[in-house]
Parts: sequence; C-alpha cells; structure tokens
Amino acid sequence: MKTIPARHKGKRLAKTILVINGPNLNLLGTRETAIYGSQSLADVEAALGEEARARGLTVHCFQSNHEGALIDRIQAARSEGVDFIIINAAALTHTSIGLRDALAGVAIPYVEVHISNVHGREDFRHVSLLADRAVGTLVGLGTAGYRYALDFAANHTVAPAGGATVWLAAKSSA
Ligand code: DHK
Repeated sequence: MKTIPARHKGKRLAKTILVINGPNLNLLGTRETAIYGSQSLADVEAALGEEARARGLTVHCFQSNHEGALIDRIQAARSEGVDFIIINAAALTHTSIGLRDALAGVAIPYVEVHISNVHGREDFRHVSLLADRAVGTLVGLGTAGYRYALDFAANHTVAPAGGATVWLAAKSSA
C-alpha cells in the first residue's frame, strides 16, 4: 500500500479545470498552419472534454479575442470553484499586466501553454508576463500541450474546499 507524502495530506486532487485561450486562437486550424497545426480549437476543446469525462473531471473552455473578457472569465473562476487553470493567452502573454494581475488575484494555480516554440521565434515572443507565477509552462508541443496540461492538472493537489470529491487518500489506497 502506498503512503501519502506528508505535503499532500489533507489535500485533494483538482477536479474543476478552466481552459482559457486568447486572441486569434479561434482561428486554429486555418491560421498559419505550419506554426499552429491543422487542428481547430473546437477539435482541441472536444478532445479535452472527452478526456475530462473519462477521468470524472469538469472542464470549462473559454476563448476570447478581448483582454477584458479574459480577465472577467478569470475573475469568475474563483466563485465557480475552479481548481486549476490552463491558459494560452496567445499574444497577450507578452503584454498583459492585466491578465497577470487577474491570475494573481484569484490565486488559482495555472499552467501556461503555447502551441509553438515561442523561444525559437521573434524576440518579443520570448517574454511572458505570466510564466514566473505559473506552476509550469508547456511550450512548442503543438496542440498536444493542452492534453499534457490537463493530465498535469488532474494530478495536481489543491487545498480542500467545498465540494471536494476526489481525495488523494482514496487514490493512494487503490
Ligand atoms: C499563440 C499566439 O497567438 C502568439 O501570439 C504567441 C502562441 C504564441 C502559441 O504558440 O500558442 O506568441
């Protein structure tokens, strides 16, 4: 039987996950396909939804081309009981103090995803205003990065809050 590491005691696994996509990612599948691939955002979100259902998770997906709408969505996440955020803020990654502050304000752990390897592209894409506060970043793995991020989120422990249903203790004794 596995023992639960002390740092995880009293915590539970993330169960409700918000996936946020920023400007121009609604064009996935038709936009610069050599860089971003041929999968549409609807394909990506459908695959995440399927994976979530299979794992008993709830995934909410949101895309906007507008900074304020993205900030509003992040702010709403706290009262909705979102445990973990997966965010590709696209171009706003490199410019938005507002998004950075919103993520810090709700204090929900997040992973940053980029489909392309931003470090192999123009200099202005090398800077992320979100990365230093992220749990981690997934960069350059194509749209598969979202799936890997979901897998990571599903194994991420969070402090208990109302509605906790997946307890680490239950998983460890399996
Ligand atoms: C997507 C964008 O739209 C760009 O503005 C970023 C990111 C990179 C991506 O690779 O997913 O610079």
